[in-house]
Amino acid sequence: MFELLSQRLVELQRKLLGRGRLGPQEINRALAEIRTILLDADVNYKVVGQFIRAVETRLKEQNITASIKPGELVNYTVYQELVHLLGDATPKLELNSVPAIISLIGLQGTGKTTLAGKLAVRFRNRRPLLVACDPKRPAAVSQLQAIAQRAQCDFQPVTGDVLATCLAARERAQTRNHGIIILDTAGRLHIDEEMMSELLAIEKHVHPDATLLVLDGMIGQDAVIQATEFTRQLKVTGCCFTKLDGDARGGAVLSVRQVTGLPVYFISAGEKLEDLEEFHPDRIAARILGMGDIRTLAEKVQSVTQPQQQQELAQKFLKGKFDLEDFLNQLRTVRKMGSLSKLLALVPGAGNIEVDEREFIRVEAIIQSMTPEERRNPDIINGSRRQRIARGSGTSVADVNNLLKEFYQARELARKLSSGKLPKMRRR
Ligand SMILES: Nc1nc2c(ncn2[C@@H]2O[C@H](COP(=O)(O)OP(=O)(O)OP(=O)(O)O)[C@@H](O)[C@H]2O)c(=O)[nH]1
Ligand SMILES: [Mg+2]
Repeated sequence: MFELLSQRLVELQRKLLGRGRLGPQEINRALAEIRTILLDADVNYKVVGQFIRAVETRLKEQNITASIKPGELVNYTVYQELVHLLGDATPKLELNSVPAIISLIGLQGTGKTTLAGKLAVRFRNRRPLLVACDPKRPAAVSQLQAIAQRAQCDFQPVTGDVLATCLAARERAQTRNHGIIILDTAGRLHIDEEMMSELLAIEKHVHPDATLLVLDGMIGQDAVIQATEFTRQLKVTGCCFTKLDGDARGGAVLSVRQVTGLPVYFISAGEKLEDLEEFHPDRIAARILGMGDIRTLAEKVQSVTQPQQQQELAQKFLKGKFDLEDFLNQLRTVRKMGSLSKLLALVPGAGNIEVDEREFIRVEAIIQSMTPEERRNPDIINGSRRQRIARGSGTSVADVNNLLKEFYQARELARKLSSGKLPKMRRR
């Protein structure tokens, strides 16, 4: 997500930090470079102009004191303005009604139905009800039903027209204690009258707590044009970007707030239901500028692990009792969070580490080919067992050896830590 943009901005920052002095000419050159980088990332050109002027003005207002390097000041100013561009504070969805209603709108294929599932997972503790609101396309209904199954939540098919369906859903939610209703409306190739009249009817008679416009992150500035059109005709609460994986340049995410006034609530970079992130302007800006994003990572980890389980694991590890069963569980927890490369992108300085996902699949296969006893007590894994495990997991004995070697090293380290015999750290 935002990789290309981020890479170039990080590089520029590094260059600036290397300079002892920055004269007006050098600052102008840096600003020109930022302009090019943003335009290349497909940020709206007017937004880019305003952004550069804002950075310039802020820099003029600030005095470079002895306590700060000129490069640091420029970088921090760019960060501040980027946070501002992205909307400053994290926007909060007001979902206080019971049931609260979220209506997802947007053109065809932008990712509404998938997002409905992602939101259902996110709001799982409020017992969401997913409602199909596309009377024309039976496949749309069965797609949402399948997604509801994956998200393990209730689903309601379309019955009659859209409005009747929404009203029936509200009644059902009241009798069956659903705290949130998510409406998956029908997409169209273009904004047409029929779609608008359906959406206006929902707005007028169903009063959603939030109407979220779903935008495809891969289509660049067209997404901003769509947002402008939708906001002209409807009361849109905010927007969500999907498909920010792959080659998406991300410029639309940086432009939409300034151009349309719409806050961004969620962003998503993948088809899995867990691939959803709340949009925090400060964290996104930090991530784009390569400052890492530990808090998001921490929240992600917490959302998939139980604190109790983590503590027990830490205790076991420190006592040197960490076995391959724990190792496998840990591995699965990490995989549940999505791809490792994506997670590493959130760690400061680790954004560029290449991760071979196949390696993790291999490790999982090897551990799965062991008997429970072998996992609990890896010391019994002798030569013939190694051969059997390698065969069972479709790997080689060398692969099994490697895994065991790494495991033993980690266990040894843990034992030393717990006995106070810390290995000497080399000072640099
Ligand atoms: N790579 C990627 N694909 C996504 C993402 N979100 C959705 N998709 C895919 O995009 C396609 C369209 O997604 P849908 O959720 O069906 O889109 P929709 O807006 O409901 O489409 P209509 O109901 O036809 O208007 C599907 O193949 C999804 O799997 C995402 O964040 N990343
Ligand atoms: Mg759909």
